[in-house]
Amino acid sequence: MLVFLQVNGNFASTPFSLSNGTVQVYESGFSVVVSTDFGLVVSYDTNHYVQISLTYTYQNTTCGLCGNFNNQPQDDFRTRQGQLVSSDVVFANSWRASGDDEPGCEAQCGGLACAGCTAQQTALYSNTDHCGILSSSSGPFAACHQQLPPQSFADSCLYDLCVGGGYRPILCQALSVYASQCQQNNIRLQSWRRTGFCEIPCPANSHFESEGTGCPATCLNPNSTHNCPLPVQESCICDSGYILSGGVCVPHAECGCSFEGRYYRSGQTVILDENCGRRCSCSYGSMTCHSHERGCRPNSYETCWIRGPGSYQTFDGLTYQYPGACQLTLAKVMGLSSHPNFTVTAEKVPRNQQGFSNVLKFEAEGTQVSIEMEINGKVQVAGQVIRLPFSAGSNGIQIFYSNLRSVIIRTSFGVTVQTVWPHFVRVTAPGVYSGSLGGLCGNYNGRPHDDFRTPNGVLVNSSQDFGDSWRVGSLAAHCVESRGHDPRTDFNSSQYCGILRSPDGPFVPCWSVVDPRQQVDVCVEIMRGSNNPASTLCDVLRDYALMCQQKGVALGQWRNATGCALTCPSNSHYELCGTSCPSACPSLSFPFTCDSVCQEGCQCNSGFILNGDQCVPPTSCGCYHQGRYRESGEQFWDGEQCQSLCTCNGNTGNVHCTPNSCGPQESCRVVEGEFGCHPNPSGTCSASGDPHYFTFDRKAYDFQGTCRYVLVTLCNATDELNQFSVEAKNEALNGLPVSVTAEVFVNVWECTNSLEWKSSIYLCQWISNNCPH
Ligand SMILES: [Ca+2]
Ligand SMILES: [Ca+2]
Repeated sequence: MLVFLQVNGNFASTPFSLSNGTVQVYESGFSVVVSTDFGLVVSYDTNHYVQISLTYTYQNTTCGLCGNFNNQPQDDFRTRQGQLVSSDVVFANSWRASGDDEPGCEAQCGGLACAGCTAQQTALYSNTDHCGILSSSSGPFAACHQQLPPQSFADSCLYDLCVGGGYRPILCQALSVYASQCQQNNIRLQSWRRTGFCEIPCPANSHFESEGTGCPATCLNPNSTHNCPLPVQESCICDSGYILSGGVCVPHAECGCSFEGRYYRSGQTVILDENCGRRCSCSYGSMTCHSHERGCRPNSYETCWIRGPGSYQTFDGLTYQYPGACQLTLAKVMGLSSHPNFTVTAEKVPRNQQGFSNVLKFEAEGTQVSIEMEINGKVQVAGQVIRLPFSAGSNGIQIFYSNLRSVIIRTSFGVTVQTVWPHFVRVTAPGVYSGSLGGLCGNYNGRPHDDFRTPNGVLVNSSQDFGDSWRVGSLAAHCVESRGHDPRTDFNSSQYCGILRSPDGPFVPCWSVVDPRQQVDVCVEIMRGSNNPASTLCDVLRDYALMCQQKGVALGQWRNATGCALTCPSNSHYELCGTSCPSACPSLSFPFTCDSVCQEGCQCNSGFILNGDQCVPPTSCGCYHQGRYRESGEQFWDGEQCQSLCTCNGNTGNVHCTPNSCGPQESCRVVEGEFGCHPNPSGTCSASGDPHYFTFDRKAYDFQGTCRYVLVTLCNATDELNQFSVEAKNEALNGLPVSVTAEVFVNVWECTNSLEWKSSIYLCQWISNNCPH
């Protein structure tokens, strides 16, 4: 099967997953299936039939041609304006998708009136050579009659044939709709297709099976047919010795490559990374990558520092104070940029009645990372708690502890964000972003004096106005840093900030690289605001040391010289210049290439390695599996259809998987952050050729329009339910007055706090005038 498939505007081939596995796209039978973790499954046969299955948690919340999902068929004709109507034409026309402006696509008639059958046609098309075969008690569909009365299907069939003038493919389509509904009810049918009657031509190296497996073997999952949880269905199945590779049957030996979360056919060559830095070729199962020279590489970097609380140094080197707010934009790409968009924000989130957590958020290319800047703080990617180190493979974002109190986010497009508890944030961006950034880190154009620009581009004078302009939401007093006042203390003295520029102090080697006079001023500002000068001074000096180390300067033992000796947690010790990529469970070698400069901080003792933010002996480790860390002994499901159940062996660091599958009443999806087999309560809605509609509440109706329509969406946005929509475009079939579902659009919104993004999956038949080529 060849299907045209776009994800967020980019071509894609099945199977693949989006947003950390919460959206799965794969092939089953003649259909492409989009399955989400929140209980939405959209299956499209890329010809005429789309079926939507939705979990019961969405009861009474849906709108569109699929009805309101409240178990009552009689109230399904509710228009977009909320009015209950009796006319299917009025109802369906109201659900034309917004933005669809094709002229002349509105339906002109409703129900059977559109068909205009003559008595002669009715007689002919009702015989057992035509639609009558559906209700014939001696015909191939008889086994299904008791479970699924054939009358409404036979009526639809008659209707289609009248409209289509007896065109044979329409008959075959009508019969196959009933057949597939029967198979979904686990009823085994006799073979109703025969030579010369509704035969299905299969592509090269495959053959037709009326009861083919719903989980065909693919190169990625050669054993997927075992314990297949899906009902059998009509399929073109690969001949013996062949296997599915990206929708085509190939000899087993010609399987392609699974690489960074995507599947590539053998012989395929792709350019990867945002800067086109890698050219990779798949050859017989193995992917080889070489650096690709045509892309532009950053040749300079600048760094913005946020030191706490409320002290900033922009990319262009301007320093200022801003006491803060609950949510602040530190850096983001402004306007249109040919380089990847990213946003760095800092938030204060209430943690308990007294305290707040500082949360650093990073968003790029549809991936959201949030890090609680505290001991045992959670790290989340796309709303799911993850363990470090983690790589969001296809989009090249790596997240790892650089020491016990610091996390680094590194991207393939050169942006690096580091946080050190509890306040410190470092944002480093390559020179390609010069002049195109905004936020509290400034506009990055090399000129410090014009950094106070608001989101509208207005230059303001005061740091307060500037900071407020990058504040999200209202100003809540509890998020503003409280300022202590001790005017009597001279923080310029070498007892305090003066140590930074003292010729006898430990920081002299850094002077030529980070101007100490400016930093003393910053330090004094911070100290004046502090309620705990001793500990704040150590943080300020630590920040200066980190700035120096970032620029490659080697410092002496400054902590001992300043009374700032660090107490490290158990099994760890202080290092002045430790690795930024410490060994972490489960492998003694770091999972990514390490090219970061050394850093001061707590590092694990010899014989111990990082497990999350604790130092443990290697035997207490978990496993690193497909970009994710698993605890020792943890059991988890694997495969886009939960084909395996896996266990992490902490002693070896290996994951052992055995074939498995979900039970008959379960489906493979993510529930409350957990991917696996979960109970499968759902309703189904479908639109099939002509098109005929069945709502979630099993109301059947026909509708002739050829516009783009909303099949299902949420009536009202809520916090509890994931938002999504499924739209379908109908198209006249081969110039006949019959229409089919020609294109399907699946939109999935994901929300994390106030941030929101959308994945659009677009499906249509490959060989079709509908598809953009
Ligand atoms: Ca209803
Ligand atoms: Ca500037």
